Amino acid sequence: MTTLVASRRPVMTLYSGVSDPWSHRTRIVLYEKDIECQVVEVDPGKKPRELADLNPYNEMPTMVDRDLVLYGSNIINEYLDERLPHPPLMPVDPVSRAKARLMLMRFDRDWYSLLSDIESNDKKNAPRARTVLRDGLTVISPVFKEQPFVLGSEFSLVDCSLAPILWRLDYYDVDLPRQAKPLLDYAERLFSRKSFRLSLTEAERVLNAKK
Ligand SMILES: N[C@@H](CCC(=O)N[C@@H](CS)C(=O)NCC(=O)O)C(=O)O
Repeated sequence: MTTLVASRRPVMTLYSGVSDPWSHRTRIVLYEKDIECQVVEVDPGKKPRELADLNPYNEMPTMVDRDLVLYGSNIINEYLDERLPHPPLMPVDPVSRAKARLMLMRFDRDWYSLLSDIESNDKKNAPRARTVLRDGLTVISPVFKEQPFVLGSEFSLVDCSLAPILWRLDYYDVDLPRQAKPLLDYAERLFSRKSFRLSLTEAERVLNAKK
């Protein structure tokens, strides 16, 4: 399925998985910035043949902007933030930018890396991965008593990166303890953004049983 973000003629194309959290990150960025983009919704079981020519990893998300082909959701998202600077989704000063990139890397290495084990439902690895994710999210929860978003008062690419996991907690069967309430309040702040609601595909809408 192909959908258009914004009504003007698109110059960019995003190959986006129907429900994977990496593609979801990039869709949130598209809608935050109201970017003209043709979104090609890809079922991972039926990938278009051109995807393998565009991306040696044959993965979603993959973005084409004229002659430029990008893959890796964080790389795509930073490119979009620089190409269409409003609203800015990264801090301005080098130290804060470096810290934001470090967080993006840590979310990938510490949490996104657990998702294949969780989805495998493997008897030993899935419960262990769920516990690591639950404990990690619980540890960062107190941050959201002090500030509305991960980096402080401003919504950023770091929030775009975390939101898809938070949306899928029911689907991943990860139960957060009571002390993670500030994190759950933060998740609600993210889910109520217009960009987040627009970013959801039909397949993703049903992944959060509470909504
Ligand atoms: N590190 C990549 C990960 C992307 C990724 O794992 N995408 C999955 C989504 S399902 C994919 O396309 N896997 C290949 C496949 O399903 O065949 C990113 O941040 O974009």
